[in-house]
Amino acid sequence: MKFTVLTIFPEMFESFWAHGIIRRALDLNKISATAINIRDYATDRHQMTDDRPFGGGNGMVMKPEPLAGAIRAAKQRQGTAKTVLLTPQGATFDQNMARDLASIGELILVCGRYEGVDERICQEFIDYEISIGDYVLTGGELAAMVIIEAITRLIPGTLGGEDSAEKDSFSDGLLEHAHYTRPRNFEDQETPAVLLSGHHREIELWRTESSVMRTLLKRPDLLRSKELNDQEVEILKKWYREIKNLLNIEHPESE
Ligand code: 4FV
Repeated sequence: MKFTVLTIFPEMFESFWAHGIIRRALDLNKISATAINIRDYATDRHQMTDDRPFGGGNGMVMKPEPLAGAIRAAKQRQGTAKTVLLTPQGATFDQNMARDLASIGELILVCGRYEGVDERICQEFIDYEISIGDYVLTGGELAAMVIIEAITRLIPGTLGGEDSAEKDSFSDGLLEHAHYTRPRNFEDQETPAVLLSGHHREIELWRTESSVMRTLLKRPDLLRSKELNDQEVEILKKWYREIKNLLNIEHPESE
């Protein structure tokens, strides 16, 4: 996977490239990543990358010429790359989109600043507008990092040891099950005995039930948009019976 980031603050990525899974993926040549300074493509002697908005109003707008120059240069290096503008106007990023983008192979991520970029760049040079959420950042850099990290985790071999993206939240449309580690008893809170039992089938069942119920309680919207398998249906039916019994006991009139 090749990532080229266009930004007026390339130094923001130095630490990002140098740590964790991104560092590991770079060392394993699973990804390549460069941050290009848009200012290097400014055409005026003051290397301006922003200017006042036509029609007045506060804030500044990113000038089209430096962005066009930087995108063209990046496309020269990565002919088949798709360009992505990070903007609140974009489609909301999620795990499905991460999987789709991972299959593209080469991405040029354009990080806006100020009020945004000149609309003619959006019209002529941008393939995808992506938002990481309905809030306003001062720049697209953090959003670019989020997307690069989420995609890189999906590349086989980037996650260490037995860790695999397949077990991630959202990988099967459910939230992940609860996790426990030593000590068994932490401040009088025990670890569920089944996790210490060594019965892998029991443990898998417990984890599936934990995922289904956490998703029901925290993100019921995910359950509604998911094709439930027989095991998941059985788990929900069991809890439904449990609650019905409880209600019958407590409120027999509620029948
Ligand atoms: C953003 C988001 C975001 C808006 C103006 C950069 C800023 C400035 N990007 N998801 N939310 N971008 O707020 O991706 O240009």
